[in-house]
Amino acid sequence: MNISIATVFPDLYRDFLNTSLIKRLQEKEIASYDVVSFSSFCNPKERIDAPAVGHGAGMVIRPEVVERLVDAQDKKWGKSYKIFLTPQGKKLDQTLSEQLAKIFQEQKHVMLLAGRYEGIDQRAHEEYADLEVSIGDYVLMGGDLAAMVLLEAVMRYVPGVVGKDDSVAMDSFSGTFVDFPTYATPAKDWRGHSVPEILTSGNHAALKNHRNDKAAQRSVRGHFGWVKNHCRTKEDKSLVSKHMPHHYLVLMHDNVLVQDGKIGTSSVTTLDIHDIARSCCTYGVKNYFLVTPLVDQHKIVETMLNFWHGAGIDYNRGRAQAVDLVQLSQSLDQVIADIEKKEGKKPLLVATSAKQQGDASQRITFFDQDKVWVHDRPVLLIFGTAKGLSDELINRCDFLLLPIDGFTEFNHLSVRSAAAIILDRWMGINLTEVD
Ligand code: 6GU
Repeated sequence: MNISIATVFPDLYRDFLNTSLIKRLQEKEIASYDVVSFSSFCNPKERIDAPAVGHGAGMVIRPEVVERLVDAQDKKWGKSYKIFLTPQGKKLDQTLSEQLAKIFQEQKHVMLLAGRYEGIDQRAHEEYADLEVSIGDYVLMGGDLAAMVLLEAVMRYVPGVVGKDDSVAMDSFSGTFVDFPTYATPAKDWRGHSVPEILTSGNHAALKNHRNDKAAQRSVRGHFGWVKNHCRTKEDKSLVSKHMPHHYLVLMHDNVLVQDGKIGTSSVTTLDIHDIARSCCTYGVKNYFLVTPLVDQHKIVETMLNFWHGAGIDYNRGRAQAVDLVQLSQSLDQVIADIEKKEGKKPLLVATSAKQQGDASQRITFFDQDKVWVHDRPVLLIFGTAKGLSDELINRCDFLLLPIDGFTEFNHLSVRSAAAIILDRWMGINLTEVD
């Protein structure tokens, strides 16, 4: 395959293309590189770039220059598949890298166009781009490093480039989990850091298990966003749940805001009990606590739970299993004490609120599992009823999840809907690709 690289700074590529595995591709005659400068396609006294149309936006690479470069390269190597490097492009990830490797191998000629200044003229993008690629959500001063990153990511997939095909197939971001930790021989202690004994035991099955387990652990704790997006098998699901801290949920019918900003109690509802129990069961929440100090409310809930512990089991087993998670409690402190007794550690308190409450230092997003899970403690998700949790209760919490919000001004989700959404965002699977 021939790879043309169109750039303002050809010098940037010299060492890169003459080093390591990228160089090996040329030696093996799998690929050849042709780095061309936009300036070579400018007539004397003509500029590569021109001021952007409209106010303010700086200099843009002119479409006529791109046209001459593209025509010349396509004439030399055959019609190319053209990739424009731009922050507005499709984000490069492992899946796209693998797809591009196929395209690279099918095409005789691939052209990478790296812009500088404010980029390449939009009309040239529209005319020539088969694909626009970005390497992440940040802006570089030009597309050249992005072009090199793309080559590093894509060329590993070309057979014969990386030593063992295994090491490509088993990599981070090709399955549910990132790579397992590796150690250089010999397996001795170094600066107090040891190598796990199992790696030198010679027991291959145990070694494989250990590596898988370690990979799952670091993925869940450090790359949960990836795991949520890619976990498909039963085995992987159970490994993930093994490494996720235990979660509990409490629905507060006490210490909530009632009329006129007063703090008071609210009534239990069967819908909230059933539906939140079913959500808890789905997402692996260990217990669903209902907090109310009112004796009559306890009686109502107990009657209902007794049904599901008795005749209800045969009526609907799934529902009985879900309702089994429900535990009645007098107070939040009682709930915390129960969890501590069971887990040996106090839970972290994570509140959820439909309003902007608490202070900025408490606030976390639905992508911040790592901030909570790093503490290695059980997690208690706290939901309010009536008009929401009291400020006093919110201030007690370690973390406060951002409100659930749509693109409207309406802000009246039921607590059972909010609980379902929050559980799904926080600990649900959300694949980014079909099988
Ligand atoms: Cl492809 N180009 C530039 N200039 N900045 C970027 C990028 C590309 N990808 C991420 N940031």
